[in-house]
Amino acid sequence: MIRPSLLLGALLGLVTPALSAVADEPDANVLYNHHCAICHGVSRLGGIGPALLPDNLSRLKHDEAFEVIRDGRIATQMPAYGELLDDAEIAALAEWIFEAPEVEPSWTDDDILASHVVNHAYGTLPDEPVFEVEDLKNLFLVVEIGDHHVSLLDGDKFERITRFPSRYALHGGPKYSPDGRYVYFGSRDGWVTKYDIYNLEVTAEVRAGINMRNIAVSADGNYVLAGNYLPHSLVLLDARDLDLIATIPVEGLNGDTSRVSAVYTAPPRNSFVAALRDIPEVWEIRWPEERADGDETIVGDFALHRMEAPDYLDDFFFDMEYRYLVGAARGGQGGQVFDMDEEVKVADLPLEGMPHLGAGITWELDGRRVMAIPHIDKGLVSVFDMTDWSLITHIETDGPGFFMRSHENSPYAWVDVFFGPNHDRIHVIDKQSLEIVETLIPEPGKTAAHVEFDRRGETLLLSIWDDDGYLLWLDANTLEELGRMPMKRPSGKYNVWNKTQYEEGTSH
Ligand code: DHE
Repeated sequence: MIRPSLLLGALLGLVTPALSAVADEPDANVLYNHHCAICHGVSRLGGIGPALLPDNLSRLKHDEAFEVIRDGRIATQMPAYGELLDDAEIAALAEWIFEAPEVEPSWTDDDILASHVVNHAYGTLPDEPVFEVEDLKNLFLVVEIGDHHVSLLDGDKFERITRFPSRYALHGGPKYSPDGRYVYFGSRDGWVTKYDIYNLEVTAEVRAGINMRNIAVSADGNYVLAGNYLPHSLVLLDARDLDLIATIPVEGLNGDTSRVSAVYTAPPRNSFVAALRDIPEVWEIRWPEERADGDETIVGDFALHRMEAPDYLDDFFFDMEYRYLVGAARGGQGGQVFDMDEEVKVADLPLEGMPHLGAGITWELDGRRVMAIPHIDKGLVSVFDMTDWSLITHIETDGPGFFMRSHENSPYAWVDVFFGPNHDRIHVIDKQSLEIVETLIPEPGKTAAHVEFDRRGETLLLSIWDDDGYLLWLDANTLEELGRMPMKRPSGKYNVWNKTQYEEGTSH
């Protein structure tokens, strides 16, 4: 990994100086600007890394901050600075980030409105695609985080239709409109971008926050919801041109405000569900339903419903009907199943450490529905029976994984080994025997991660996650390699059909 400080030095044309020798007492401000600002923002407002402000760090202890700077943070882009900085410098930084900044950061409705750009107003571009493909529902988008671009691929011929620049550090899956024509991207530093796939044009953009987690698009295609770490808010946008509808401050029943860990769409409930990091509540926002009243169409109001959760729940997985929410606090003890209709906890799950619930998938096994969850801190995939939430098995893998994928038509579930010495491996699990039947090493030494299937489940795409990486596609049944395409650190891949149909083997 390139250290951000070296990168910043290179960008500024500097030879990295021995900063500790410049002054007797470590100057945290100088250290910050040199080592941290490129990821955490010049004013500590966040960027690829989170904002480093006291309000944002409410659940981080001071000694933990020291450890994170020294050792890095598992499962994030945060590198270890222990070899570059001495203990006094790390301590100075760890102390300083808890001090209030001289200027209070804020991102108001006026800031949101001022950032709003509409390049092509809704309805002004042609409705016919400017390119020809066999099947518009079998297109793929691939996010390339190496140089912040997105590729659009024909999912039948595996040819690139276009490649366009994205905002810095997209995070979370792009979300399609229900008809698959438009796609919405969210960046870590708060930008929401709407792209018209038929016309290959960015139509509108708006900055919803300083440090954003992800976005969700309502199943009716009318609304976009952005969840922020900073400020502590949800931002509701009109999906047509990303006009601001409302900013919803996230304040709990106990008066504390909270970061939003993620927002999700729950189609059968006509609602968005928000995972909150700092308050033990789950929020549901029902979007207005249209109803005919004579010649008029009445659109109701948005309704915010707060559910008191048994614990902090900031990483979610839902059952197919979106009644049950499986939640866990990151780093907390165990997962919990929360019934959103009855608003009660119905089960505890033995998910210790860091399960990655957001990457879970589900399938039918012996007439019952199961869910499988990888873990970020250990080489395990946990498989649960969703009829009674009992543990079926833990499948041991060659290291902690990040993403899981399958498809209704595929006998296999795929899990990567994202962390540790075996990060170039990817496992193929038989969905019926629950055993690893194949372990591929497509490129020794390079991370192989994140699988996505084509709409029929016949071909799958896999990322070689490297700046000089590539996309690999394989026959989903024989596992034979069919082709590759060079890409700059390809991360997530998203098939229009699988996403718009809420296919069971993919993330939603
Ligand atoms: Fe992600 C999705 C949270 C770090 C790449 N990640 C998500 C989602 C959540 C989440 C809640 C689901 C939202 C969605 O898709 O709309 N991610 C987190 C974290 O809390 C964590 C561990 C720490 C953080 O700093 O945010 C984290 N994530 C990372 C990375 O370091 C990854 C590997 C590289 C990157 O780009 O930052 C990364 N996350 C992704 C990707 C998805 C994602 C590619 C979408 C997966 C999908 O298939 O839908």
